[in-house]
Amino acid sequence: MGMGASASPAPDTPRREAVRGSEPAMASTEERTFIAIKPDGVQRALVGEIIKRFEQKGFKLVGMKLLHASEELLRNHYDDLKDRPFFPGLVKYMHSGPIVAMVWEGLNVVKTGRVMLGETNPADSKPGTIRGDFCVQVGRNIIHGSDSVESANTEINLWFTPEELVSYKSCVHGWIYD
Ligand code: DAT
Ligand code: MG
Repeated sequence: MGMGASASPAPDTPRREAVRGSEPAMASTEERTFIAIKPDGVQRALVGEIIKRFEQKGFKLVGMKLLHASEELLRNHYDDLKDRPFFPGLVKYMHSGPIVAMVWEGLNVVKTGRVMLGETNPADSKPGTIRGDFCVQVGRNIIHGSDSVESANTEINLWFTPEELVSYKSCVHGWIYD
């Protein structure tokens, strides 16, 4: 066997997969994100519409529950915002009624999920996005989505037990991914 026969691919070969633990993270069809329909989204009967968009996109639902979240859970969830002036109002709003908590799975689901949500402020959200289509004000922006794979993992562990996440084979997988 000549020199270089077992060498790694040329450095300029584009590769989607990265070695686990290195950056950027490995692109995986099993990436997961935490999506929550906030109390205003539930009260305004937008649950079906929002689920429909994630389903039709091709993402896979692996966890879902309706719950009235405790203030403790909500303070934990928004811990990075605890020093912001709107924090008490944010926790009160999130505690004001039931939330639909979900975990969705798919290739780049964290980033694409954020694109589907739109901007934090609905006024900056384009038509066609969830916040662009269904809400007006930042304090009532109807939906949450994780902003990174790392925060998705933290949030999934905060809102769900491992038993609440369901592993199953999607019969359309081969029609969504090549
Ligand atoms: P996002 O929900 O887009 O990740 P974020 O994490 O910065 O945005 O903030 C969390 C939530 O806090 C956001 O969905 C709505 C609320 N919020 C953010 N900025 C706000 C502001 N300036 N006034 C009132 N609520 C705000
Ligand atoms: Mg956020």
